[in-house]
Amino acid sequence: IQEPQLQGQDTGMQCEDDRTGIGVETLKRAFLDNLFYVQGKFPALATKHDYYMALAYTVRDRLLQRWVNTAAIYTQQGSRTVAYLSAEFLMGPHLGNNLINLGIYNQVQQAMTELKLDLKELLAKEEEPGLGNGGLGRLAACYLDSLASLEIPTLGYGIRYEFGIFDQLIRNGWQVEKTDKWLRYGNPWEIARPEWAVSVKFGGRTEAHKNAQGRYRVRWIPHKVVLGIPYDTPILGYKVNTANTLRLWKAEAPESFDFEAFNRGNYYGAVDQKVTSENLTKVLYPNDETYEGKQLRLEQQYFFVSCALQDMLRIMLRQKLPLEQFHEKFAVQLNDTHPAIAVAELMRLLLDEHDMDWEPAWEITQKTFGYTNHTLLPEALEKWSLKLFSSLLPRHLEIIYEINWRFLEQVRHKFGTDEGRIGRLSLIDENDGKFVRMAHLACVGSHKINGVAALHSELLQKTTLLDFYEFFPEKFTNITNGVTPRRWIVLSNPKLTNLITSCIGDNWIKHLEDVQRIETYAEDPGFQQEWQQIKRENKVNVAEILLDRTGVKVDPDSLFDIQVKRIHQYKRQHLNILHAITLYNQIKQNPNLDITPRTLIFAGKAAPGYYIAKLIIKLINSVAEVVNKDPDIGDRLKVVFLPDYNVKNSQPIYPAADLSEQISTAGKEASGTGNMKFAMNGALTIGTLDGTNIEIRNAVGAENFFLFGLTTEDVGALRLTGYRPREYYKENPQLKQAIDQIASGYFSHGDRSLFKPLVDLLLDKDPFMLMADYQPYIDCQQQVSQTYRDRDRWLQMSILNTARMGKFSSDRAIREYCQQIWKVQPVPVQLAAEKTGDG
Ligand code: GPK
Repeated sequence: IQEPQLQGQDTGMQCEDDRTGIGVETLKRAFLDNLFYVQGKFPALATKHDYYMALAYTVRDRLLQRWVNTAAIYTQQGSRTVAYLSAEFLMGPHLGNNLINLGIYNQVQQAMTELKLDLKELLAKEEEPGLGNGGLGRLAACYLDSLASLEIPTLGYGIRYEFGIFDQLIRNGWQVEKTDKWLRYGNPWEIARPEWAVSVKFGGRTEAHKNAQGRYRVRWIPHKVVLGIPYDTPILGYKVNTANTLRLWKAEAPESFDFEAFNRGNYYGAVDQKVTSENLTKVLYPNDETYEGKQLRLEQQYFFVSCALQDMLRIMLRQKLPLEQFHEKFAVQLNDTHPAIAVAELMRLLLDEHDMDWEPAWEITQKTFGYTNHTLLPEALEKWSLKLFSSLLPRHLEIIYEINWRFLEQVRHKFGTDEGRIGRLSLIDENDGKFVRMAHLACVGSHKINGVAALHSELLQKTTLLDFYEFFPEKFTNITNGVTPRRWIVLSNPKLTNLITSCIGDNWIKHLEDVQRIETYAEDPGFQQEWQQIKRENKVNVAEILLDRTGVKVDPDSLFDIQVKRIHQYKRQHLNILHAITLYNQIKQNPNLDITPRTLIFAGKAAPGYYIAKLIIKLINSVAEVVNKDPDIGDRLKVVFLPDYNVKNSQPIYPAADLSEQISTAGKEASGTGNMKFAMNGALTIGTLDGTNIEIRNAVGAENFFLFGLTTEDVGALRLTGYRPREYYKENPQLKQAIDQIASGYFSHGDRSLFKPLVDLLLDKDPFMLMADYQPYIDCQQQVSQTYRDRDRWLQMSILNTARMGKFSSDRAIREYCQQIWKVQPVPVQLAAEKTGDG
C-alpha cells in the first residue's frame, strides 16, 4: 500500500523520505518544511505554538504511514476487531506519547536542540483533549495504548466534545470553572471523515408494516434527524507498526442550512436547526459517578452508540460479510452503562433496518457485547424515566419491553413466580416512578460482565448484581484494571526509565513483569543512591511547578505526601486534611518537636454541582493558608493545592511522590488506577483495603505497604450496629481539637458558618466513616514518618514497590480481556519496506 521507505540512519548515498525518515537530519528538514508549508511561517516569525504544530505534523506523517498500512491489512484480512464504546476517552497530550511509541524521542530531542529549540517547551504547548472526567476515561485511554501495542485490531468509539472537562481555577480558595476550548488552535492529531457520516434519529413515533414475506415489521418515524461526522485519531502501539483508530463523532445538522426557512425570510430560523443539532456534542458532562437525568445526556449516549453501530455495519458491508456474522467480526465492549443503549440499538438495526427475525438478532446481540461495571455507588447507577425515554427513543422502549418480557419469562422458568426477585431483576424500575435500568439492560444483553478489581467483582456478585449473578453466574468475571507503563513510567519518568533500562535492558517496557529483575538491586547501595537521586530530582521539578503555580515554596527533602484524584467524599480528601491539622497542632503544642518534615500535595476537580466536594477544596486551601504562613511551623509542614489537575499536569506528579494516599472508605473505590501509577514510580502507599489497593499490597508485600482502617465487612457491621460518629469525636482529644478548629473559624478568619455543613455532616451522619478511621489513620501516618527516617529501609521498600508492580500494566489487563471476553488474536502489521526488504 505505502511505498517502501528508508528507515534509520542517513547515509551519504541515499536520502531518507521527508515524511517517514527518522534520522536527525531528515527530522530537521521535515520540521522546517512543515513550519513553512503547514503553518506558513519562517523561523523569525514563528511562535512556540507554530513550532509545536510543525513538530506535531512531522510526527503525524510518520504515524500516517503506519496507520494507512494497518487499515489496509485489517481490510484485506477482514480481521476480528474490538470496538471499545466509551462516553469518555481521557487521552492526554499526544505528541510525547507518539514520540515514545515511535521510538524517536531522542532523535527528535536532538533535532530540536540543533535547531535551538527546547522539546520540553514545545511539548508544553499541546492542549490536551480532556474528553473525560477521571479514572473511567483514562482507563479507556490506557487500554487503547495496550490494544495497539499488543497488535489487536481495535476501534475506539466515542464523542468529540467541543468542550471537554472544564479548566479549574482557584480563586480565594474556591474552585472556579472555565470552559475548556481545546480545539481553539486546531487539532493536528485528527482527520475528519465526512464521507462516512451517518444519520441518527430522535423522537417521533413508530408504526407497523409488513415486509416482503408478509411478516410484521416496525418503522420508526422520527421527529428529528442529526448527522454524525467521524473524526479519526491514530493510536500507535509501542514499537510496533499497528496504528489503530479512535473514532469520535461530532453532531451536525443534516442540512447546515434550512433553505425553506431562508426563503420565507427567516434567516435566524434557518440557522437555528444547525445550532440545536450541534449542541448535542458541545460539552462533556462534568459529573463523575453521579448521573443526572438530563435529556441532552441521553441524546449524547444514543447518538454516539448509533453512529458506532452503523459504522460497524458499514464496515461489514464493505468487507462483504453477512450480518449474521456481526458478533464474529466485532467484539463490542460497553465501558460502563453510558453506551448500554447499544443493546437495544443493535436489535433495532438488525430487526427494523436489516429485516432480521428476533431470535437470531438477539443471539447475535448477546454474543456481541461485554459490559464492564465501574462502580457500586447507587447514585452512579443510570436510570432514565420512561417519560423521557419514550419521548426520545420510542422504538427502543418497545424493544426493551420485549427483551424484558422474554427475560422475565426465563426467570420465572428457573425460579418460579418469585415476584420480589422479578421486580428486582426487571429492566424497568417501578418502585417510585418508572425508569429504565441501564445496568440491567447491559447485563441481559451481554455475554460477559466484569468488575475492575477482585474485591469490586466480588461485591458486584454479592450485592449490586446479586440477582443477575444467581441467574447467570457464568457471565461474571473479574478483570483487574491496569495502566500503561509507556505514558506512566517511560514518558513521565525518563530518569527512572534510564536507570531501570541500564540495569535490565528495555524489555520491561513491553513486558512489565520483567521489571521484577531490579529486585536484586534493592539493597545495592550504589543503586539505592541513584534511585534516591532520581526521586529527589523529580521532587525538585515538582517544587518548581508548585512555586510557579501557587507561590508556595516547598522543601524537596521533605516527605512528599500526595493525593491527586477527583474530589469525592468517598475518596476522603478531608481525612487527609484532618491529618494535616493534627500535625499542625502537634507542632504548635511543642514547637521544638522533631517530626519528619512533610509536604502535603492535593489536586483534583470537583463536579460543579457537588457542593460538599467544592467545600472540601475550600477547606484544603484554607488550612494551607494558615499552615504555610505560620512561622512556628517553618519547613516542617506545607499544604499545597495544585490547580487544574489533568493528564498533562499529573505526569510530573507521580514520579515525585514518596507517599501515595489511597484512603477511600473500604468497599467504595471500585479499583483506583492512580494507586498503580504512584507505586510503579516508587511511591509507597498508605491505604485502606479497598479496590486494587488489596492486590497492590499482595503484590508488593504487606511489609512494603502502609495499611490502616476498617474493612468492607467492618463498615457493613458498624453501619448495622448503629454508627455514632460524634462518639469518636467526643472521646478523641486530637480529633476534637481539629474538628473544633474547623467549626470555630480557625481556618476561615473567624467565619463559623463556612464549614458548618461539612462539620455537621461528619458529626451527625459521616457516611464515609472518617471519624471511625481517624485514629488508625493518624497512627499509620506516624509509622510512615518513622520509616521515612530510615533512609535505606525506605529506599528498599520503594524499589520493591516498582519491581513488583508488573501485574498492573494495562497490557496484562488487555490480554485477559482478549482471552476471556473478546476472543481476539493479534494481527501483526508490516510496512511495505519491511516486507520487500528493499529500499
Ligand atoms: C467509576 F462509575 C465510575 C465513573 O463514573 N467514573 C469513574 O471514573 C472509576 N469511575 C472508579 O471510581 C475507579 O475506582 C476505577 O479505577 C475507574 O473508574 C476505572 O475502572
